[in-house]
This record gives sequence, structure tokens and C-alpha cells, in this order.
Amino acid sequence: MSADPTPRHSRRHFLRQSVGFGAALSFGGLADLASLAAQESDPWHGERLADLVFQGEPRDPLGTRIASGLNARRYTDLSKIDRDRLVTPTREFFLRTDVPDQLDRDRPWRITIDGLARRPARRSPDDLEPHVRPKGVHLIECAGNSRATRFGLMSTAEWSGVPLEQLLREVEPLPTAKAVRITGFDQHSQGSTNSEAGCSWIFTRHQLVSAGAFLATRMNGQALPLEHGFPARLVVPGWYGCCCIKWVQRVELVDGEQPATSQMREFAARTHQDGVPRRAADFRPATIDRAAMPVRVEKWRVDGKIRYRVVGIDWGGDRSVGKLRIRFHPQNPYQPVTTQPEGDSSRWAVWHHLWAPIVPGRYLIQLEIGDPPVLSRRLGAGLYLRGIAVDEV
Ligand SMILES: Nc1nc2c(c(=O)[nH]1)N[C@H]1C(S)=C(S)[C@@H](COP(=O)(O)O)O[C@H]1N2
Ligand SMILES: [Mo]
Repeated sequence: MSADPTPRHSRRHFLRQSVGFGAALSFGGLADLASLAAQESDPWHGERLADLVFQGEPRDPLGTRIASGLNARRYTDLSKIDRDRLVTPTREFFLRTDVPDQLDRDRPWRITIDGLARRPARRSPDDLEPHVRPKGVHLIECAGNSRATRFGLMSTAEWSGVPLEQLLREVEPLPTAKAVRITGFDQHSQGSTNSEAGCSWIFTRHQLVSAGAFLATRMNGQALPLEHGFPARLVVPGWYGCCCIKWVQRVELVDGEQPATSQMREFAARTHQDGVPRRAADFRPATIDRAAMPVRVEKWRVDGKIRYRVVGIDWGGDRSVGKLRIRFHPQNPYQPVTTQPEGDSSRWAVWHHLWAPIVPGRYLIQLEIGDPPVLSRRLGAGLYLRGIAVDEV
């Protein structure tokens, strides 16, 4: 039977596809939960029995590289996130597209900074070095992150690099230079089945400055690994991964009339554009909306009772506003998560929710941000729903 009364297409689709919702309902047990919530500041004194498996998600291995070239992927195991483990170790950082096999590692690397500039320049990694500064922890999420990738196309790292605006000022942009086209090296001898080669994005100068975009040369305190774009990759904090060009080769000052790049067209839908705008200037900033999802559901025995603790993340958008609310069945009202996420917007923040379901069955974990509502299109469309099966209460 289906217990989904809601008209929303994505929800129906998800339920049909992956959860096959049972009859189980959660009634809360509020007093009980309040006393558990009081314990939340202390570590639980009970016994952690196991973590539940998210239902209807592929079983691809996490944390290891799959496929090669343009199709190469490594999914980060988000279930390892915790308040004291907010940064993804470099070897677990997600990978989308491996080092192009035509990249000649022996040839000295130069970044050409030219176009509408008085003093075009070519910069070597050694030229950048003296300007490299710590840039803090930033999250990157691939715009193609989804249930099919177990949401693992998302990671955080601590970056160092050179602000793009600094490199631009050095070449003395002309007044006609409204925008900047940043292009990476992308010559693969093998094409891809699901992605075009040629990674290039056009930004306005204002967008780069206000996002604090930088050319990253270090990641988690080490030289940037080749697979993540050595010697330099673009990081645009708060924007989707498709804008974070790896193996940057050229930074070109251009006018405001440039056609969108093939990369921009490929990612138009996934970055919430209206159709596929012809001009780069008609693209909206490819910023990550506020979103949240559970990453782990722990099953505990506390004072002889079975209890569940849902651990999740909240990321993207503006995190200074909005309360995170949760429900476990589409017919139930949302209620605030026990411990609201804390932290700034550049990384993910961790939240906890204590849960005592009344009956075993299949549950669907849904989140919303309200009070006030904030722009969270993917969350609202059901992209980050996760299902679990509870066998014991
Ligand atoms: N040169 C180049 N840069 C690229 C890509 C690419 O294919 N080629 N892929 C982009 C996409 S879609 C994403 S999500 C991120 C992934 O970065 P990572 O592999 O370091 O995690 O790199 C971006 N930069
Ligand atoms: Mo991506």
C-alpha cells in the first residue's frame, strides 16, 4: 500500500522508486523525547547498537575511486561527519573527473591572464606562491549530487590560495572588461558517456569579488593533489562544483556579451537557470541553495529502551536565518530538530535529532527550513529525502 497523500510529483516519484512506504506512523512520544533532549548535552550513556541503512540507495562503494577519465568518481562517505570531524580528509574528498590523460606533467605550468587588459601576463606556480594565503574551510557540492551518488559528491576542505581579484588587478583590466572567463585543461583521449569535456565558466568581476573566489594551490595543508586540479583550481565559495575549474590554464577578461560556455549550458538546469540562456550574462549565479539531510541514523539502547538518533547536515544558502524542522512521515507535522545546526555558511553544520518511533516500519526522513522560510529549491523538491526501515522500537 502507499501512504503518500501528497500531490508533489517528486515525493511520489521517490516513494514509488525507492521506499515503498509501509503503514507505520510516528506519534512522537513528546515527554519522553524532552527528557532525552535534556541529555543531549551529555554524551549518551547507553549503548550504540548499529546504524540503519538508508533504503533504496545504490550500494556503490564510498571513499574509493570508480571508473576513469571524465567518468571517474569518488563519493565521500557523509556518514562519517561529526561535530569534531567537519573537514573531509583529502583522500576521501569527492572526485568528479580524473586528471586528463593528455596533461603533460613535465611541461612547466603557466596561467595566462589576458583578454581586455593593459598588461596581459603569464603566471607560474612560483609567481603565485608569495601571494598564497589561508582561505578557510569551504564546501564543494557537485550540482549533480543526488541519491544515485549517495549524495557523496560533496565534501569540505581547508583551502589556501590567491584571490582572483588580485591576479586581475595586476593585469590592469580595461573599462570594457565586464566579465572573466576561466578555463581549465580538459583534454582526455577518451570521451565521456555522461559529461562534456571543456570546463570553463564566465563570471562577472563583481560575482568573483563578492563570493571571495580564489585560485587554490593548497588543500588541507598540503599541495593541491593533481586529481583536484594541481597546480591551481578555482574555488568560488557558495557556488556549485561545476564553477570550481580544475587545472586552470587561462583567465580571460571579456566583455558582457559573451555566449555561455558549453559547461554553463550543460549545467544550466542543475544550477536553476531559466532554460539555457544564450548569453553568459543572463545566467544567474550558480549558488548552492540552503539544504539539509540526514547522514546517519544511530540505533541506541538507553536505559533498556531502543532510541534513535538522527545525525544530519545543513549547508548552502544563508544559515543565519531559519529553523530546521524534521518529520518521519509525509502526513505528520514537522517539528524542530532537537539540536539546531551551528556554524557559518561556508561549510556544513551538524544537527542531531532524538527519535522514538512507536511502531516498526518504513519511515521517510523529510526536512524543511522555516521561520522564516529560506530559498531551498532542491530540498523543497525532495532531492535529499532519505528512507529508513525500523525493525525494533
Ligand atoms: N578542468 C575541469 N575542472 C572541473 C571539472 C572538469 O571536468 N574539468 N569538473 C567540475 C565539476 S562538475 C565539479 S563537481 C568539480 C569537482 O571537483 P573535485 O573532482 O576536485 O571534487 O570540479 C569541477 N572542475
Ligand atoms: Mo559537478
